Amino acid sequence: ASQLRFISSPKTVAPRPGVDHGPIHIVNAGIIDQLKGLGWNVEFGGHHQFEEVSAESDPPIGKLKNPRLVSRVTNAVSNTVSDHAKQGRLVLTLGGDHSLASYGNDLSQFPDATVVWVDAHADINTPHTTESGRCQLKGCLFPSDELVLPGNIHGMPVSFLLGLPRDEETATLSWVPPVLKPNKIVYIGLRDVDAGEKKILKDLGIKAFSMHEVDKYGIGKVVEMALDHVNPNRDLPIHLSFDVDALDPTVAPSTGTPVRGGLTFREGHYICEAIFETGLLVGLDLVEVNPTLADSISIEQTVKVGCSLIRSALGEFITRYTKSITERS
Ligand code: DIR
Ligand code: MN
Ligand code: MN
Ligand code: MN
Repeated sequence: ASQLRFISSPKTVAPRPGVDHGPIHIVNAGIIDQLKGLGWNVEFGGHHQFEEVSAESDPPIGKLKNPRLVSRVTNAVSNTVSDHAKQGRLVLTLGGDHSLASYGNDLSQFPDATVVWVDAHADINTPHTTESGRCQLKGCLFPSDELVLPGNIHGMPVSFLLGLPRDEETATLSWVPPVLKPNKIVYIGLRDVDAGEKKILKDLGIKAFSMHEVDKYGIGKVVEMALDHVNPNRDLPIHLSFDVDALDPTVAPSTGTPVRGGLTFREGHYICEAIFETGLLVGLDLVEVNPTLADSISIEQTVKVGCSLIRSALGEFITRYTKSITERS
């Protein structure tokens, strides 16, 4: 049976404000009816309450920017997602930024779940390795090692899920369950990975298919190899965490940290279709649509592509040829 509980969320921490409004745009663009049209029984969990944030009310802890706010919001979202996952629903989490990665919540229901992380970035910095504070101050032109500036928590969620930093600096986020094993995650689309992140990926032996591999092998082969790595027998549940900045900025311009040289429209959709076709999808994040960063045409383009990625991951490709998801199951 296909049941979808659909959680929209929240407030953020991005280098530039506004990413918290992404979910509203995706909902207003009609995603709920679109998914119902695909045969899903959709329950909209509602938007997370917005909160104002200021450097005064939420000063950095170590190199964590807006730590209390991010912790509060991600914890609230996490609890909601868990509740729905426990009821056997496939949970779609809309961001908001990637601090929301909701993979951990699927583990309560599916201890074997694997994660496919589609992103320009590895999001595996720790509060010690992050460089985004420096980069923002200096526009990355003159990074100075003496400067200790707070970095983006949305560049860190994978490290928290892996349980990497467990010290006083991360105490505020210590509720994040260290549930992820390095061999359970695979990346597709990387092209902007920090030096500290490269070391972590290498040390832990984490598999990543960067844009170089997408060019070399083609997206079909890359998805196959990625699934062969985390899910060789195609029998484990899959959580898909899709950062819209994995797409090329010409395809998804309205996002906080665009990086050129990304996935084409079709490559992004192919990933979603191929994962849907496995029949193993148990959770989906679609994050980093930021409707404040561009002109109205770019915003509409990005919101639309976000909606269509979600539809592809939830069966749109298949339903072109059959009547509905429910009739197939
Ligand atoms: C950078 C950028 N690696 C950081 N990461 C982003 O902030 O840690 N992730 N933008 O989506
Ligand atoms: Mn991300
Ligand atoms: Mn990203
Ligand atoms: Mn990000």
